[in-house]
Amino acid sequence: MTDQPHDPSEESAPATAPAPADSASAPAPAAPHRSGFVAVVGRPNVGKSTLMNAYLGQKIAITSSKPQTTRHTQIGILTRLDAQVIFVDTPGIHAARNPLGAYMVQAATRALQDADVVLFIVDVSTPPGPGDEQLAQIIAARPEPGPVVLALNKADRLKPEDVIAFTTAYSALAPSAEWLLVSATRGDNLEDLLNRIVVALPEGPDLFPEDEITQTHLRDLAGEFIREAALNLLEEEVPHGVAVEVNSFQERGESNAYIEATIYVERESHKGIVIGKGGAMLKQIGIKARQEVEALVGGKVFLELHVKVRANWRKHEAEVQKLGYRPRE
Ligand SMILES: Nc1nc2c(ncn2[C@@H]2O[C@H](COP(=O)(O)OP(=O)(O)OP(=O)(O)O)[C@@H](O)[C@H]2O)c(=O)[nH]1
Ligand SMILES: [Mg+2]
Repeated sequence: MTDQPHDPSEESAPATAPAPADSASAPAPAAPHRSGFVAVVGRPNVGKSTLMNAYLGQKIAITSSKPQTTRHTQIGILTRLDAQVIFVDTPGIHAARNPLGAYMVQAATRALQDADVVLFIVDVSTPPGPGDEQLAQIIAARPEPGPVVLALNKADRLKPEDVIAFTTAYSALAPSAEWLLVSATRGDNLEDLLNRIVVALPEGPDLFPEDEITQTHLRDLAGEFIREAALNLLEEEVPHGVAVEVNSFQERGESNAYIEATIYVERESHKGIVIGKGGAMLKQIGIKARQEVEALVGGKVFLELHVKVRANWRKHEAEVQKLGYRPRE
């Protein structure tokens, strides 16, 4: 007899006895390797690009507090030992009012149709509106519906008194989806959300080299960082009418780059605002964009910016296409 507390684990079978196949002590079979495309979809400004960047640990998608920041779909590749998750960041789905908006919504809808898993993101700090319901219907009406994971983002801003009402309302939008409260900026529950995404992916090998993070060219990323700086520094309607064309991108030496780009605006008065008094605004845009591109290339970047007017370009299909917003074949 002993006065030690009883420990059932000490009563295990002798080491020589084979453990039964269904025993809890049997080694778990290795999880299969999984891979696939995860369409990150939601209304504008809910935090899709912020969330993708958080998973990649690197900023490849531009973000801002203004809606309709993302205009093109962009992939971000996360490679783990057990899975390769290919996020497809998409423009926010909204009621398009011009050919640019139509291009954006079409790009997002296409990514939705092609995805293995849909990561539906909402802003849980505000109640759902008709736009969320319409998007839920689009997701449900896919011809080949696959798994949907619902991320209730901006949980850091959710007031305690709204938790039950808002989470109930959002989870009802996608009744078959697993949902989770997360915060892309604070990092809350992101690991848990990622694990749910991974188990929803099909089994398969890596689809991209393990060190590849995106397929977007550095030149295009540079153009996006210039647009991001304009979005964050300019007010009201001016930044929404900004498009950026990189005219020249030359790598000089190991990690130096020379970039010449044009910022297009929709009106003569906007050109003055983008340039600012004595060129002060354009200088600020250049400094901010240069810092971002330097972080990406890990070297020194020389950036030369011009500003030109393309009158009301967002309203004209041909102009929208010329500025690079052309649907893929
Ligand atoms: N408080 C809080 N803010 C967040 C969170 N996630 C994103 N944001 C902010 O929300 C704003 C929009 O973020 P984006 O990542 O640009 O949103 P998006 O869904 O990609 O927007 P579009 O590209 O316009 O469709 C930014 O100001 C982010 O910093 C979050 O979890 N909490
Ligand atoms: Mg975005």
